[in-house]
Amino acid sequence: MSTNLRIDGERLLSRLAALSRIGATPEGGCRRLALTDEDKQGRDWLVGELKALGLDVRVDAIGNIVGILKGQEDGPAVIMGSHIDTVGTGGRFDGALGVIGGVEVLAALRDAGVTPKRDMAVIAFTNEEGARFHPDMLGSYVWAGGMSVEAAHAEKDSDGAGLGSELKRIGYHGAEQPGFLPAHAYLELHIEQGPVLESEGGGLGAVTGIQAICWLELTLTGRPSHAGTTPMRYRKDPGLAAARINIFANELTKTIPGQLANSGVIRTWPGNVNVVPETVVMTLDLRNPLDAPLAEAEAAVRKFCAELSARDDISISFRDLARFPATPFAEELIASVEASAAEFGLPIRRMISGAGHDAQMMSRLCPTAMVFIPSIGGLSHNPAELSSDDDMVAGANVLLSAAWRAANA
Ligand code: HGY
Ligand code: MN
Ligand code: MN
Repeated sequence: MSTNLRIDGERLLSRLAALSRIGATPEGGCRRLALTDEDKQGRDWLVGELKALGLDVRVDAIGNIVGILKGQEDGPAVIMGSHIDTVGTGGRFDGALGVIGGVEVLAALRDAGVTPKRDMAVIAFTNEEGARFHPDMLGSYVWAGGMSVEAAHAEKDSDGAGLGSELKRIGYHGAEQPGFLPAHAYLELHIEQGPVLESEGGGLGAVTGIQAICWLELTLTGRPSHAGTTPMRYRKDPGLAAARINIFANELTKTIPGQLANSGVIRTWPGNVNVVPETVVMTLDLRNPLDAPLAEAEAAVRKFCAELSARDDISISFRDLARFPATPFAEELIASVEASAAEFGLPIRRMISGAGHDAQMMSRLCPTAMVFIPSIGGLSHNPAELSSDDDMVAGANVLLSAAWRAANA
């Protein structure tokens, strides 16, 4: 069903520019860590935009912000969404494009004076990045019933601030029960955040699914000692152990097909130049398109740590920060995204997502798919994150077409 519906590209880009001014960093990116004052400012701005559109605006108990356009019939809604929180070195488009794209779809329908058969909605999910609170995709995970509101509220950041108290502090502990709006289908527009589309000369991505992810936090405890007087053979150095673990995880990426690994957090205590540390807290981000090799990689890391601990007398404890299986999307919705791209004469190719997204959680509830646009230089989680205006407008038009089709099928 081709429609002559189009988004207003200028309005899309100007909303993106407005949001990117909130939490703007000197390097040209955005820093809106979940539930910080910058995130609150972004939330307040978004709620204002949704209300100005005349949408029914709700906030749930985990802070997910929902804007609803009433359809002709009652029943499950076609939902679009993403997130407006960022990592510490965030760019302007990760998450924001999907939320603002969804807002623009609903605005375009208003402009066209058309009412879909089904309700349509846009959701900005809380703490998608998992940079401050764990796990990532937390708001959509609670929305999809994977985690209770109570358990989510009990999560604490590395300074001990509680998620629930932060939510209340910024005024986004809403009344609605997460998942209150039944979903007929979910579509998410997002930047690819990698080099694939650009390396193939551009075009869009019809995302077929999301790879499996495992985030581990390791606490290593040795014995603090003087860095000048303690002979090497007497040392119990968790800093050295952490380096060995990091290298071991990296070596696994050379032997296990598709395996990714990195350590994004390494904190030593007491953190003095002349003290062999007492403790090190480090994280491992392990990912693989398939569940089985990821489980193999995790088991190998745990075995390596057990042997290291026994040999070097360093105690090592683990804490799961996130663990989500590889998630395939719905064939009929992937095909609909492809059909929408064809309507606009846009090249599109199927691909898996390397990054986690709220779509990973929404696929537990309903048929789900994503639309990717190219990332220039394949950069993301970096202030220099960039996509072309044309690609952002193209992606939003594909989102409009696929969402409209799902809302009237
Ligand atoms: O880590 C991820 O893949 C996402 O950016 N939260
Ligand atoms: Mn994202
Ligand atoms: Mn991200």
